[in-house]
Amino acid sequence: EETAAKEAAASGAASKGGPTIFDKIISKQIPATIIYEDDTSLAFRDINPQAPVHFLVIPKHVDGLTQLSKSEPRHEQLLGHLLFIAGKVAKQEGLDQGFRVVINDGAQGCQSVYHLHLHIMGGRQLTWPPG
Ligand code: IU
Repeated sequence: EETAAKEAAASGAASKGGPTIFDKIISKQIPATIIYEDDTSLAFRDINPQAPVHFLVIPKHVDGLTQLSKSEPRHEQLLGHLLFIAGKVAKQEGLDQGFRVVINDGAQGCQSVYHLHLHIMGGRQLTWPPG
């Protein structure tokens, strides 16, 4: 399942910084269970959930770019918005006992889809540290 997702992600990613499968989720070309949407962000359920509740929060198009950099000053406000939406949707999902927010970044961070996304996981006791 995880391998299939990584392969699908690889085929959907023309290159790092290019379009990914998440662009097709944003444009509704491929289905996803969307649980929150506004002008700049989208939240949808992860297809390979690692916890009873596992959803992703992603930025939509930024000045025509889909790759939002965490080190670009002009993206500072949007980065804050994504975290704010993560908390808002976690509440909407009933995660009142706590939850985890994760960003896998780059190869060593185990990122498979190169479109920034926050993982929000909860609904069970999580453990630490991650692998
Ligand atoms: P990662 O942090 O880049 O490894 O996470 C990518 C996530 O995107 C991973 O949890 C996948 O299950 C998830 N995902 C998805 O929800 N829908 C898809 O169409 C694809 C991946 I491809």
